[in-house]
Amino acid sequence: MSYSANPTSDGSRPIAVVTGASSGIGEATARMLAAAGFEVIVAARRFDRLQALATEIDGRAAALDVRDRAAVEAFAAGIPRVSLLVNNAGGAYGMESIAQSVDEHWRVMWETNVFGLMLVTRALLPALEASGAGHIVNIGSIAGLESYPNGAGYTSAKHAVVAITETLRVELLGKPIHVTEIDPGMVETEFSVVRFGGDATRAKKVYEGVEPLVAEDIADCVTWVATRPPHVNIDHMRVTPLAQASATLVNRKL
Ligand code: NDP
Ligand code: 8X3
Repeated sequence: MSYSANPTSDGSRPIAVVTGASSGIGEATARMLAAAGFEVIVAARRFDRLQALATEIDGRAAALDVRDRAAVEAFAAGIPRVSLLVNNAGGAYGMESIAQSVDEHWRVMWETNVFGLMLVTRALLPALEASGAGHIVNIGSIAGLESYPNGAGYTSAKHAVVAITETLRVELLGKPIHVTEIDPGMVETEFSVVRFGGDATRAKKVYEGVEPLVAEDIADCVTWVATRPPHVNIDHMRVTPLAQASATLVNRKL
């Protein structure tokens, strides 16, 4: 599918910031937004990957840990105008019951998915407003709409993302800033490898017998919502593989 970014008032390429663009959904989104006419600034911790991507898409790369307030503020200070912020950096660490919770897993999930999203959003809000037609797209999850056993560290963080998105929508009413949340189900990326501490075999089992979404499916959703006419706000999208009806109800052909 091909989409076109809405034009800016001075005819320059609209600027998009994509966090977590060194792999998976963020990387695919950066590529698709560039194809739609955005100048994309890709941000994450693995700078070598970002540099290659930025060269490929004629964008810019920024080494950024979204949990680091000083780094986020310095990053934002260099970008006076932003048309689109895709808050994608995030992920899950571990799968334990609340009784067996691992403090460090919870801390990283909340710091990345929730606190980091707030830091980046807060720092870029003036630049989004200055663009005259800003847009914040938060990548949440089906885990923000449902809860499942052994997932509370992640599901609670993604539920918090829903609350942040809804709050932004009401707080920014009257300003030229669109707000959208996209909540995917299973997408085969590095997500499960990261969740299971690098155990690729365990990660593969998550998608056994199912055709999962791929990163490009969500990139397509982001690019579509970001290229609607300026008077339209897509508030929320929940996107799953056909074989997944809920976080825990999956039709596996084994
Ligand atoms: P990946 O593991 O492939 O990508 C995660 C990205 O987040 C990487 O680019 C990683 O980059 C970045 N990231 C992680 N921590 C930080 C940090 N502290 N600072 C900056 N960047 C960070 O997974 P996905 O592409 O699948 O995940 C993208 C988003 O989609 C996440 O928010 C995830 O929760 C969400 N999601 C994923 C689903 C799935 O099934 N895959 C389903 C629903 C939602 P680096 O390590 O280089 O910093
Ligand atoms: C990833 C989807 O179901 O593993 O956000 O939580 S799930």
